[in-house]
Amino acid sequence: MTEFRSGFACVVGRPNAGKSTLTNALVGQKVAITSGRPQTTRHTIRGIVHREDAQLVLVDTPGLHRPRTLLGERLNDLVRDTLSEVDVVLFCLPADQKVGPGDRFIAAELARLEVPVIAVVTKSDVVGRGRLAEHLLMVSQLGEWADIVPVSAVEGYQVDVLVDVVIGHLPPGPALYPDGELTDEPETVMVAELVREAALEGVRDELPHSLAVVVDEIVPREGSGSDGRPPMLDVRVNLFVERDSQKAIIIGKGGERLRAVGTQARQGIEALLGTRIFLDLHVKVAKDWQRDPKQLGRLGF
Ligand SMILES: Nc1nc2c(ncn2[C@@H]2O[C@H](COP(=O)(O)OP(=O)(O)OP(=O)(O)O)[C@@H](O)[C@H]2O)c(=O)[nH]1
Ligand SMILES: [Mg+2]
Repeated sequence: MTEFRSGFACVVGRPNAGKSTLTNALVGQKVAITSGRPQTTRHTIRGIVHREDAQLVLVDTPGLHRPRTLLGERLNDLVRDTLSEVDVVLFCLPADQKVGPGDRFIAAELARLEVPVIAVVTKSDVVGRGRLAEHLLMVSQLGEWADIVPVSAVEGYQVDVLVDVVIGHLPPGPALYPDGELTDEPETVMVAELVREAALEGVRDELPHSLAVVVDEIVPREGSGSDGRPPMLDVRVNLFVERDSQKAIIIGKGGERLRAVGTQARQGIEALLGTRIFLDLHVKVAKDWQRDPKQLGRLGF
């Protein structure tokens, strides 16, 4: 029998590289929200992959980038701290974008690490064979990689192959999480993230960066549950933006946008909590919170 292996793999790459989508595909369930806007992920998220002979803990991280705000700096620091604590690193490089300064910036950071780094070429479904081959060559010239694996998280291409490769780099050790546990994200965080994901859809420019979501409370609705069904929950959530003009955009004409956000988020939250909910969304202005240490602290950064 082969020896059981376990350990941590950190998923890094520039914003929008497909890190969270890959993490979800590897875990086999959504543990991290995703969007077409850069800087979607704002904290580290653990996703757990269970295998007969191994347990792999993936740590999805915010995109590494040249920071322009205090929030950006905090996110970069978070990634650096995480990198120092893992057994192997997955460096995501999207196939549909040329290897650029953003990738070199990260490659230079990774070159200082002692642990193996696997270059993962993400989104390989969106380019043809020729472009993919060119990209793989560019990636191979960018640094010293333990392996280079092209994948498509959307089509499931080579996702299992990647798991095998990563597990090959893990040390022998016991399982770190109970069987079947897919993430250690607290429920309130998952709820806030599902609301943020729904709210990110269709907004442009700087608004995605200006949005922060915090769950105020989750409480059983009075009198519900007496019919033998699980109690209905009141879920109260605050959406913070940086300016009045952004508040108007999020709410939309006659509250139309906010209602659509609520409808979409509610489905995911009900699936997560396994019960019916009443979702109460409030939009508030926290002026320039991305640059304000005090407000950042209050919003959990
Ligand atoms: N076609 C295709 N699109 C993908 C794939 N993986 C991710 N995407 C898309 O790329 C965009 C960014 O994906 P995310 O997973 O949110 O990227 P990320 O690296 O986590 O982004 P940040 O958290 O902002 O750093 C989303 O619109 C995804 O749907 C893939 O394998 N194929
Ligand atoms: Mg992400």
